[in-house]
This record gives sequence, C-alpha cells and structure tokens, in this order.
Amino acid sequence: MQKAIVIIPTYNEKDNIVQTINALELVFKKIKNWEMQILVVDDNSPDGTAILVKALQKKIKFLNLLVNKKKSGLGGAYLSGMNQAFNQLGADVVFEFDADLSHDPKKIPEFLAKIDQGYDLVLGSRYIKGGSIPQDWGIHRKFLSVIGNRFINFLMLDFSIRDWTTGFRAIRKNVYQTVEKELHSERFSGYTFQIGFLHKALRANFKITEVPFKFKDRVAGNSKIGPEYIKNTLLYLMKVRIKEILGKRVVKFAMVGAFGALVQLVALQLWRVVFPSEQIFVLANFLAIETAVCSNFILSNLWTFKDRKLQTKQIPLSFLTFNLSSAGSILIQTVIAFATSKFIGIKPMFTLPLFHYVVDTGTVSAVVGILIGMFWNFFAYNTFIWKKKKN
Ligand SMILES: Nc1nc2c(ncn2[C@@H]2O[C@H](COP(=O)(O)OP(=O)(O)OP(=O)(O)O)[C@@H](O)[C@H]2O)c(=O)[nH]1
Ligand SMILES: [Mg+2]
Repeated sequence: MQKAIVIIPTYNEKDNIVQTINALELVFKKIKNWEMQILVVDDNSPDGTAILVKALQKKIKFLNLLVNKKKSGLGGAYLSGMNQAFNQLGADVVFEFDADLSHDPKKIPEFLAKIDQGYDLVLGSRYIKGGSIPQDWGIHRKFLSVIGNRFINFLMLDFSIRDWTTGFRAIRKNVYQTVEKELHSERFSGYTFQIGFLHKALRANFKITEVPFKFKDRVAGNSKIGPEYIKNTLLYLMKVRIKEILGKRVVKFAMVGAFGALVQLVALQLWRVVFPSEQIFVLANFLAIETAVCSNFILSNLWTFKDRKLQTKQIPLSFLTFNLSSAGSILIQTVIAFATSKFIGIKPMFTLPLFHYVVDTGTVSAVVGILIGMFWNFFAYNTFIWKKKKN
C-alpha cells in the first residue's frame, strides 16, 4: 500500500494543533487504499506546540514530530519536513496542510483520488467552482489574494492554474525530487516557497490539477504571513520571468541583432578614421558591416546558440555561411524595396501625431524588409549553422 504523509508546519499553534490532528484522524479512518500518517514540523514554538504533539504521540501511532531548532519560515519547515517524510518515513505522497483549521481535511480523499488517476501535484483551490475564500475577509486581503493570483497568471502567461498561493497541496515524491535540488539554492519563505515550488513543477511538465475547497479563516492563534511576503513574492516572480524571457533564443537573437546595429554604427566612425578619403567611404562602410557581422557571429555562438556551440574546425565554414545568410537578408530587403518602388510607388501614408513625422511606403517597406530579413536570418542560423544536435 502506498503511504501519504500530511505535513503540518507549526509556529505557536497550541490552540489549534490538537483539534487539527483529531480532525485528520477522523478522515484517515475512512481512507482504505492509502496508509496515512502525520508529520508536524515545529520550529521550536515558544508556546509549547511541540509538547502537546509529543503528548499526543503516546496515543496516536501515526503521528510524527520534527522539531527544528531555528525558525526558518514556511519554506524551510516544508523542505525539512518533506526530506524527512520522503527519505526517512517512506512517503510516496506528502500533503501540505495548515495547522489552523483553514484547510478542510475531508477533502483529502479527493486529492488522493487525483493522485490515483495519475496526477503528480494536486492543489486545493479557492478559485475554481466549488472553492471559496472567507466572506468576512477584509477588502484588502480579498483584493490581494484574488488580484494577486490573476496577476501571477498574466506574468506567467499561463492561465491553467487558478490558485498559485494555496497552502493545501498533495505532492508526489518524483515532483519533490526534481524541484528540491533547485529550491535549496534559493532563499524561500512563505508564499515565495509555494509559488517557486509550483513554478518549477510546472516547468518540469508534471501533471498538475486542482481540487476546490472552502478556505476557513483561522479562529485561534495569529497569522504568521505578513506584508513582507508580498514584496518577496513579487521580486521572485519578476526575477524568474526576466530570466525565462531572456533565456529564450529568439529574444537573445533579437538582442544580438540590435547590439550588432550599434556595433556597425560605432565601427563606421572608426573605419572612417582609418580610411578618411571620401572615395573609399564604401570600403569603410563595408568594413563596418563586416565588423558587426563578426560581433553577431561571436555572440550568437557564445550566447544565443551556446547549447549548440561550434567546434573550432567548424568555425571557418560556418562563418562563411553566416556571411552568406546575412547577404541573403540584405538581398531580401533590397528585393522588397525594389518591389515597393516599382509596384506601389513611394508615397506618404500617414503622419505620426507626436513627432509630425510623415511615414511613407518606403519606411513601411523597410520595416517589413527588416522583419522578414530577421526571420530569414533566424531560420538560416537554426538550419544551416547551429543545427539542432541529434541525440
Ligand atoms: N514550522 C513553521 N511553521 C510556520 C512558520 N510560519 C508559518 N507556519 C505555519 O504555516 C501554516 C500557515 O501559516 P499562517 O500564518 O496560517 O498563514 P496563512 O494561512 O496564510 O494566514 P492566516 O489566514 O492568517 O492563517 C500554519 O500552520 C503556521 O503555523 C514557520 O516559520 N515555521
Ligand atoms: Mg492560516
């Protein structure tokens, strides 16, 4: 039989923990196809939460307790708890579960049914049909939670998950093993841990689903999650998204291209110092283009296509192909410019309001030419120069 362990992080929860454990015990009695256990992870709460749990352990066999010497936030508590549950207690699945009765234990069988169906990560969701947040939450808290979750959707460009910040989850061991390595290297607490964990599981293509539940407000004890988490969460999200976007090959390609244009302009000034004579401006211009081509080639090889870096002996031929591809782009742009002037004619189209700049068919055709030229280059680099490695 597979084993599921409900991890309950606690910090000063003496007024809640006994009731929570009792409520779980009632639900466990009804679960037949999973072996159920509890692991309380207490950060040495000054109110003596751990003492209560120790006393309960005498009568409840499936109750485990881990006491951390130092308070290390929700993230730290879960990481140490998961490590214990998976690596020492033999769990196949763990639950994240709050001590303050906010999470409905009667929902646990529904989570397990999803795991049985083949899901790796099940989220208790307040924002799908059947789920809810407390009516009496202040407008601030409602706004933060609802808008915050939608904001995360937009930032991630992923709308499949409705409740990113939920602390009620079931996690398979394989998810933990994949995500854990990366999580240790980052400093996580509170919601940042939850979002970071989910984000990494999503990127690793695990099967994720949501189960609705009605979040109940805590009645006893104090909330530990304060406003500093909002700042940390935002910073974390921004950081990973910028990293992800900059990591995309097309974005790197566009940045190298833009930098190349700058290199060309600067190089032109320098080459004109070397070849000041007006008669050989064309030479200086050509050398400036070639300088930019070199810079683009080197940066593409070291950055944009780092994962397909060329071997030294491939470089001469590849550099030649790179030049031909750039020439192809110039040819494409020239053909478009020629076609525009021949078949449409160069005539004004509209005026840019703020700048009083008249945009004509020539400008538009140049923009179209640049875009198609870039598209061609990106295609040529991928197909002829930095080919996908076969594995
Ligand atoms: N071990 C440990 N547990 C913590 C820590 N911070 C919070 N917890 C526990 O994590 C769970 C969730 O924290 P809460 O303060 O209830 O956060 P919340 O549910 O977002 O906020 P409320 O709605 O006000 O309850 C509770 O069981 C807390 O006791 C910590 O630093 N260490
Ligand atoms: Mg709570």
